[in-house]
Amino acid sequence: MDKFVTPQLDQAALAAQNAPLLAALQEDYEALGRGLARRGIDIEAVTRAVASFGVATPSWAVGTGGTRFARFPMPGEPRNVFDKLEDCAVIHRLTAATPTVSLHFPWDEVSDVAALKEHAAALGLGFDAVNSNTFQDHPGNPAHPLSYKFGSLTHADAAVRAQAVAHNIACAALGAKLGARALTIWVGDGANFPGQQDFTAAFERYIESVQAVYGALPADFVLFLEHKMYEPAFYATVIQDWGSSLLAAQAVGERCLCLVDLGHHAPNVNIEMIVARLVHARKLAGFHFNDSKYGDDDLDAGAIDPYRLFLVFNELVGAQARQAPGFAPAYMLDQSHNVTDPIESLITSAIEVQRAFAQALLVDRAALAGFQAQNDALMASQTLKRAFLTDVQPILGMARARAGAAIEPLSAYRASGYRAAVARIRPAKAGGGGGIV
Ligand code: LRH
Ligand code: MN
Repeated sequence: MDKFVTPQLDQAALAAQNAPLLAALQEDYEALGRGLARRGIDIEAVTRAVASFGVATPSWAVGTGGTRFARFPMPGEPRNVFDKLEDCAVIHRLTAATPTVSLHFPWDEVSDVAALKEHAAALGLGFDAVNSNTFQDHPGNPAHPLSYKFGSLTHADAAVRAQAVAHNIACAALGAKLGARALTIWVGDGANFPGQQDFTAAFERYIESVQAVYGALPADFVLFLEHKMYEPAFYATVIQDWGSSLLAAQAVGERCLCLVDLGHHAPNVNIEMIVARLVHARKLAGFHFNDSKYGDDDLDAGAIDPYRLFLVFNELVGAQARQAPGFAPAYMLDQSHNVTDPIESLITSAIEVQRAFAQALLVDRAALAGFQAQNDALMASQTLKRAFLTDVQPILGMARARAGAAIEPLSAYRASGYRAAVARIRPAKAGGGGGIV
């Protein structure tokens, strides 16, 4: 007996489900291999790179998400971080692409850290960057007696800043105990009215607070600063854009980097160029992948604009190819699943991120550089499009099959009856008020 509530997710069951799909996969894989070989690309090299590519699952996204208006829970909502890890393990079992989980404190705080670490290890999971939370008050939590209504690390009141600094230091220490190597700091601090906040004073308070966190980090621990254009503040946000984040990271220290959440920019902002700038500055922390059409919609990665996701990976693969100094980004999803089964959305999103990576590996970089040097704009654009329009499905399927995961993860998940099985174990949650979790 494997480790899941339903035997249909066992290795043997998955192998049985894959068996009838293998011949067609092999045929498609060989055909793609021949086509890529004509382009001077070794399909096996791409498949190996895809197989070693991983994106972290956000613990807070395996439960149903919501908006400020409402949240509509589904059956089998995770009750605690232990349930969340089991759901994350299902995603990894079916995709072989999500070996780590990003936790959020205090939502995922536990008294027995060793038990949590053991539970994750038993499920074959590790931990990526952990996240602090000073964007909500935590009633009854002795570590947060003061309110964050008017900010946290930038609050005008030094006592609130000290509370927020202490929380971040505690999150880093807890993360280090779990084997994580980084802390992501996102604060919603800002203003709703012109005049409400002194932009410079608030920014300098932010830097001072982050420096205090930085000074107390476990050895080799890294800070990820996450910028966001707006929400919950609707006039000004202290770390509103990559420029503010970069200035702060440069002021704080070498192990302070800038994390890019795709949804934290105005529509049509050229995010792939922001990525190139942060790589240049040796300050790219990594990503919170998702998709959006208007604001921080936290939609499934690749669901709205897969070409933008590809263009981001084109910058990343380019940086890798030229061995850009200090280039070691962390890849994480950060989404809110309001109308789908979060496990299904995270399965497809992990695969969409993997797909963008695989397509970016197919870019003929020598040809691209040549067309750029000759100002042949059209052929340069066509060189990227050719990679993007290559159907890499056989590579993604083969990487999964070889890893003992599911060739067709969604149908394997639905066939597993996992959602119904956990719904029998986990009490139903009432719907109602808003909020992302
Ligand atoms: C802020 C954010 C941040 C998380 C939160 C759940 O919008 O992207 O990364 O802490 O979502
Ligand atoms: Mn985020």
